[in-house]
Amino acid sequence: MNIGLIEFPQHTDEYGSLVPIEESDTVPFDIKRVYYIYGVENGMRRGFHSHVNLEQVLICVSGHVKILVKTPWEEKEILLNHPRSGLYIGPMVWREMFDFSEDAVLLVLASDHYRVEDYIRDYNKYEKMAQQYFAKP
Ligand code: T46
Repeated sequence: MNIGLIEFPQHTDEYGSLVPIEESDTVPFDIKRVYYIYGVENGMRRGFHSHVNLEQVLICVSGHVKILVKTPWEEKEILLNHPRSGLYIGPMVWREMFDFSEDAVLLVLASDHYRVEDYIRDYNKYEKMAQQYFAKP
């Protein structure tokens, strides 16, 4: 389905915890961009798109959030509720983010710069493109 869960290493001592993230080690692509989403009001749902080429890892560094990942054949809801847990989302996967807790901060590592042309926001168009993409040998 082009998704995967990553558990980052964590260093905990009496001073607290530290989670290091390094490309090629735990993140399977070169990180070109980082952004974060926070202050999402209760009941708000974001996303509603797929990417053609972009790969990303989503990490909820504070609070919790649910991610719906979907292809034409299957869908899953994943709860991100720990700063050690990352959700890898590869190309051609529809995503929606919802049930943000008030304190949620969703950090995203991305494999490329922001490119509007990489977004597919029409679900019918996405379905057709995904059928071709996943059918390729
Ligand atoms: C994704 C999910 C998980 C920028 O100017 N630069 C950026 O790097 C990004 C990501 C967004 N923007 C602008 C474009 C919009 O005017 O920020 C505004 C909100 O973006 P968008 O509506 O695409 O946000 P989400 O939460 O629907 O989706 C975002 C990412 O765009 C997307 O790649 O996979 O988070």
